[in-house]
Amino acid sequence: MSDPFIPQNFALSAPFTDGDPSETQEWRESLESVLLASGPQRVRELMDVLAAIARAPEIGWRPATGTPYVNTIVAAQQPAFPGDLATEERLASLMRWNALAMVVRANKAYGELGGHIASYASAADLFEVGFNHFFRGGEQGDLVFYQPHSAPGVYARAFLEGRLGEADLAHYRQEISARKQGATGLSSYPHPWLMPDFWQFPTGSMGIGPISSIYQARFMRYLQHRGLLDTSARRVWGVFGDGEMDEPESMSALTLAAREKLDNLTWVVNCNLQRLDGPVRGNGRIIDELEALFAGAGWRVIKLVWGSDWDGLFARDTDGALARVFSTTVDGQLQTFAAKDGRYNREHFFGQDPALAALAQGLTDEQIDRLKRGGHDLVKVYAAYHAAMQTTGRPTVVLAQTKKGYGMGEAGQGRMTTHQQKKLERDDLIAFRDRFDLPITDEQAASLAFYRPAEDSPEMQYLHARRAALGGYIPARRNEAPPVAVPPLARYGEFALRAEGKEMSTTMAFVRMLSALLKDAALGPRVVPIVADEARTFGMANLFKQIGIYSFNGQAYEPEDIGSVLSYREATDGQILEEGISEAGAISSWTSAATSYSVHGQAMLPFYIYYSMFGFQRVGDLIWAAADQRSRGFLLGATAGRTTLGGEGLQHQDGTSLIHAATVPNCRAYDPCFAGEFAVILDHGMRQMMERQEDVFYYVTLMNENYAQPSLPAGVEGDVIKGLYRYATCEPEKPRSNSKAQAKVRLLGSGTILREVFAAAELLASEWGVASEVWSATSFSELARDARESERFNRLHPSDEARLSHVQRCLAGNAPVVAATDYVRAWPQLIAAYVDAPFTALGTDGFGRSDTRAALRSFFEVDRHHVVLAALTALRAQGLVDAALCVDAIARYGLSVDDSAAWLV
Ligand SMILES: Cc1ncc(C[n+]2csc(CCOP(=O)(O)OP(=O)(O)O)c2C)c(N)n1
Repeated sequence: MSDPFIPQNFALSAPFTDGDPSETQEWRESLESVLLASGPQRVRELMDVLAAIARAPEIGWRPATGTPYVNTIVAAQQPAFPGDLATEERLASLMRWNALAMVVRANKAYGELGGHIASYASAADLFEVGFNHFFRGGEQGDLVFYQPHSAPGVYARAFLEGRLGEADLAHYRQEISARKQGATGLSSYPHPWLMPDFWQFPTGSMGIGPISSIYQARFMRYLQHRGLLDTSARRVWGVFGDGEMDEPESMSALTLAAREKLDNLTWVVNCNLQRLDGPVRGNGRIIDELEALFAGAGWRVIKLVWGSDWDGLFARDTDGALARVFSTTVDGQLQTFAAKDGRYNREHFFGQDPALAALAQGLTDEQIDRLKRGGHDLVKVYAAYHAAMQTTGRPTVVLAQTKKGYGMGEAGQGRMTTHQQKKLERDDLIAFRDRFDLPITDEQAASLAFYRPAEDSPEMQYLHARRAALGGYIPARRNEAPPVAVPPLARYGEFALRAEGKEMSTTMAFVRMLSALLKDAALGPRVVPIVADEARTFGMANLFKQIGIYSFNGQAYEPEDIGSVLSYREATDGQILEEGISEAGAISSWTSAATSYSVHGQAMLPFYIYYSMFGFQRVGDLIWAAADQRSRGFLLGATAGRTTLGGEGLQHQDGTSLIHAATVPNCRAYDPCFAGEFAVILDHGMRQMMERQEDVFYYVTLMNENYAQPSLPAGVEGDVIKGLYRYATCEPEKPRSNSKAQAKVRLLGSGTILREVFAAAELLASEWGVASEVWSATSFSELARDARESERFNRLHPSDEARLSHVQRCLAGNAPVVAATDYVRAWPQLIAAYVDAPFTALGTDGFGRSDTRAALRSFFEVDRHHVVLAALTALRAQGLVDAALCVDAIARYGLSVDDSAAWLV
């Protein structure tokens, strides 16, 4: 077995019955001789032929999904390590120390701050090889997704690089107090919102990093194929946890990455076999499971299981004992081996098989203790990443086995509780110092002193030189891109501003504006329309032919509807991102485009249009992450509201997205009723994001209901953006005899329900002798934002002249306010506290139903009749109308007085 190409005598891991061992041996020997004589390629060819025969249905053979529990890159195929190993090991130890010191210090001072040591302890070498040899910096550098709770290690490196100071490290997780001390303060996890020059991608919520990384890699191809930017030299790297792979988002786009041949993407899964509470797969093996999953999805899988010390053991293991034992050792047991010392491992691991015991004979307990898993061996990690870089035509995953809490000794390595370990005692700190041979005294260790070698030390020179060779320090985030001119509104939105009663839905108006914007020479190419299999629903099928659907390999078929003007056209330079039925994928694409200004220095303008119910409710956390990374673009919640989507019922009718949107600090949310209002919001948003480069994004509702669209009243544009303008006033021709003087109300409506409100105003005038003002409330959340700011200013500046908010200016006085929308009452109630007059909110709380729009509006009590009743009731409370009028209204409109209102059930 001296020839390096002969695989070791691996035991078969699957249950295996051998009907004729001598025949098996003959086959085996002949394959080995082919391997010796002609090499691995020839073996693969022969196996392809045999497999084709064996997979015939009559035989029904299926390949096992896994390979033995060994490294994919065998020692003989390892490239020479190009770095200075000793220096890199010293640097890695320093990163480990400073990261640990940062977390322990913070928690000694304030036990409530939290933080993690064990995760980075397991991932340090995986990161360091990346930083020293692979992760490219600079404006066209790589996109790196960092495992969030390994952030202390990334800070520790930036400290050595001189990009963060001691004061910053000393304020880990103390962002607010840090500012008072003139330090930056370090955010708990990667948060571009909090550290906009540093972090690029928020990964703190498990699963978001993985899916985002795939769509970022895919978006780079999109930019490339559309001829907008050469991204061919950039790669995406993601370092994730093995526990994190359980998140549905982590797994959901694996096949897309393979299908689109994203060989610009490498994932490193840190398989320390543990998550927070315990083992990831105590009774199984996560590496085997992930290997099968990724390989099945079409990825290249590189297993990085054992360190170099094991090479000798495998070479001497002619009996295949190691493979045999590994094939039956589950992760829970491997974790126990990680937690125990050399002596225990000699007895319990090597001791389980005489052949293994013999292998361990030449090793001291100390040496057994130090046998490294693959992810802790810089040379092996380098070999794995190098192989990933050479891979073409598919993405790569490196499954790196590590120990959680590596080097934390008794205090944490492999311990069940290690994830939460934030405090170490003096002895543990000194043991850590010794374990990693750190150049600090006992006292420095015990006092958790940060350590940075002198600038002219070989380590520091090496560190800087490596980063210089790789294009600069990372992580680093760019905040700006050249602005993109937005065409004048009249050029694409005139039809909506001067609609003059033409019938259309706001969705139709949007699609028409989008089509026009796509033709604009400057902005058009930057527009990225995104759908999740609903383009036809929203009347966008004409865009298929006009701008094409992006497909990395064009269109290899003749579409059934080839002659039609709406033909389904896929093209390499297609502009639409048609994500199929994956809202998580579509929003990830949107975020990639919405952050392109920062990631690529090339501003793009994404419009993701979707069934509004499947937005914030379905992928709200991905939207939150998009907000964190300062996305700029439009989210369009179509078929919005609980009553515009008649037949679709409970799961589809959305009454809450606007409330979700209102809670996202940089989201500007609008619910326009009219196409003209939408046009003004679109124009304002585009200028704010594309020209003034403000870090906001827009959530705007669109409706599928056709109705007459009025021209936008003159001069209301500013108020449309502020969220409220007076749309109409309705005076009764003559006040009714039983209506008292000054009976006047203010009726507010948004979205389609504004039309009910207007109809109610007419009824109030014509049937009840009540005057009203009708206000279009395009955004209750913008009104509330402005009102909160005024309120705060007034509280903190008691001697200044009080500021009035827009809503206070508009709704001054005592005329009762009735606000009705197609959403839960909480949406208009956002402004209730800022209105002095009596305030009544009508809304669509509760579960949706299937029925006609009229039936639904009556059921939810947001139709014109309920608005009339609410107005009369408010006036009655003011003593301005008699109770009899309300009784009359209930009878006249046949309103249900059933106690169990829709919103209660
Ligand atoms: C969506 C989400 N759920 C839960 C958490 C809390 N959490 C943070 S780290 C962690 C365990 C991570 O385990 P793993 O991915 O295996 O990484 P390791 O720390 O072991 O390297 C959990 C549950 C989170 N950050 N995000």
